Amino acid sequence: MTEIDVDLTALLPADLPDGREAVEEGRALAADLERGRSLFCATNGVGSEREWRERARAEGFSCSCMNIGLATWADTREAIGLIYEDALSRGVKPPDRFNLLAERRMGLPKAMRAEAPQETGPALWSDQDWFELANTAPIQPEAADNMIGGPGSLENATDALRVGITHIGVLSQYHWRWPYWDDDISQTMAVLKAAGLLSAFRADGVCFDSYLEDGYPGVFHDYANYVGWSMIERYISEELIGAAYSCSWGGLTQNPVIKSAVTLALHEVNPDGVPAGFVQGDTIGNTSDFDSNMAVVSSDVLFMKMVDRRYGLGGAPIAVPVTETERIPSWEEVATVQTIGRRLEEYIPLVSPSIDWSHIEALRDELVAGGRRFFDAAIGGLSGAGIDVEDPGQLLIVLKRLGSNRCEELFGAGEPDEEFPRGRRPVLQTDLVKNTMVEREKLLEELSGRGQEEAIRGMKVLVTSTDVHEFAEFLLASALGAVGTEVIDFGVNRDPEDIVKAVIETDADAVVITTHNGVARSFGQRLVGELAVAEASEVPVFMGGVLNEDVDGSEIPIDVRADLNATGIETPGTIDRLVDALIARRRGVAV
Ligand code: B12
Repeated sequence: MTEIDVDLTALLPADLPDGREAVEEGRALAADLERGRSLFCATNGVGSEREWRERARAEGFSCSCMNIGLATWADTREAIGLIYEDALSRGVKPPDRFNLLAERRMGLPKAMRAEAPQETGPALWSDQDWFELANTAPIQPEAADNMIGGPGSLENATDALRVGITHIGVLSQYHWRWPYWDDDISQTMAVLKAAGLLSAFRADGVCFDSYLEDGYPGVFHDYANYVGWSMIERYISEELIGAAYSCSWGGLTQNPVIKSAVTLALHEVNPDGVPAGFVQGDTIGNTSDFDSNMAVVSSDVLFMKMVDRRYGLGGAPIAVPVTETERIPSWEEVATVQTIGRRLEEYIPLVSPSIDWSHIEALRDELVAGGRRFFDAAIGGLSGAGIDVEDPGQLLIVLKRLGSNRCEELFGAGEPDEEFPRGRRPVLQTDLVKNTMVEREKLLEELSGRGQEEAIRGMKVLVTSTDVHEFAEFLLASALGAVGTEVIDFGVNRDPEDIVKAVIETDADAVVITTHNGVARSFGQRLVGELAVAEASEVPVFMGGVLNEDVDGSEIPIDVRADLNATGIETPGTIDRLVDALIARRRGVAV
């Protein structure tokens, strides 16, 4: 085991309240809460989504799930109805469940939402909106993104239970940061109260959902550590809080064989047998050629459905719309891949019997063994350092403050090996990290052949991300460092005001921002305004990533590059062009 070179107890805030008491406080609120019944549960004669999934498992039918989240709740509600009708009109089974990809503001306490920056995705503003969420069509909602995890967790959990939602998440999102919110102690307590409330309805089938890639596993290098992380989440949810833990995953993996093995490994470390809420479809194999992405969705969904049926998992694979790389999909794009997903169910009996599952099972066993090593190292390491690992509050906040990289370095399942970025040889390297490393090599090779080092050397460039997406930020920082700039890596999830403060403090020559959440225009405008207030308008700003936003009532976010350029922000598109643009700025010429 690697020596723990961090003072873990120093990460524990002295004024952290007892997490067990917060859980009890949440549980006590159940006495005054009247749980509703959704249209899906009423139509199918079940008390909860869990009951439905257990029926699917026992009777051998496939469930399907979709992600949905247009600009407003009204647009999203209409889309849900249209997708349902579309399935009926084509003669295919409608989806069993949808995950509401709510806007980030929903993670904040209600009183702060109206004033917070708007990103892409719907927000629910009234009791009527919540009611409609569970009653627009007989498709069971998950109260998903931004519901539990942030400081608004308890309010959202209460609203969701009232209307009959029985899968509420997302535990892994506890590791996110919400705009203008830095108080992680009250955030932790809000999450524990919400989870305590869910635990009171465990016997009714209510589950605490998680989607691994939204948290640390999304940037882990090793799939074995995904499995170990799921064990930690399960331990916190089931053992310490008493809430049924439902573990979903899948979006950042392209290889169907690996994906099958990880799905089975996660099932193996789930002794309570709670069916996974969903298996997200592959979101990284897609390219900007939408037609070619049909291959990605077909192979991915067929495999996930075969695994689900063969091993009786009761999960619900998601078919990802082919426009994934570019933007939030329209309802028609969701309906199209839902139809493909249902048709693929016909192929399960034709293909599955000919597959050599023993290879996949062997891989599963290796991942399970690695996952257990991660779990034991983490719980043993924290406990050995004096953290009370029976207090969910202590466990959550110390892991949050430790950060994903250190967590994987310290507790990872792989053997120590300095050749690898996290100091360990992965049991099985993750697809997204593998792809990003290949892209990084190509980029560095290309840039090193251009002989631009002299022109750019010593330029101080601040690199950051407006949100959780950190792979592009990593590539930008690597590439700019390799060509000779002095990189100030300002990390992810930053607000415009913080960036301006850092620019002044570090005397940066340029700011490079990657953004993905559909907030590019307002973020850029605010940043430029704040730079002007700080009398630093001469510092050039470059933005890239997904440069769109919901503007003027658009149902899905639209391209805002022209607006950004009008405020003086440059949008060079690719990293090699960014290097050219930085050099041009230094020379005082426009590109
Ligand atoms: C991985 C991923 C995630 C992971 C992130 C893990 C992590 N810690 O990084 C997770 C699952 C956590 C996630 C969460 C969310 N995601 Co996401 N995610 C993606 C995904 C699949 C890949 C992005 C990625 O990392 N690519 C690899 C990197 C290397 O490539 P890249 O980002 O494209 O960057 C390249 C270029 O764009 C360019 N570039 C990037 N930045 C810059 C900057 C400059 C200056 C320049 C010159 C170039 C440049 O260079 C890079 C190298 O070529 C995309 C879809 C897709 N397939 O692209 C969605 C996507 C970006 N996500 C999306 C959304 C909406 C979200 C959420 C808001 C969803 C939600 N409601 O909760 C949350 C974010 C919440 C938060 N708190 O911030 C949307 C954005 C939609 C839009 N704006 O229209 C996308 C497009 C998916 C979709 N179709 O809906 N996501």
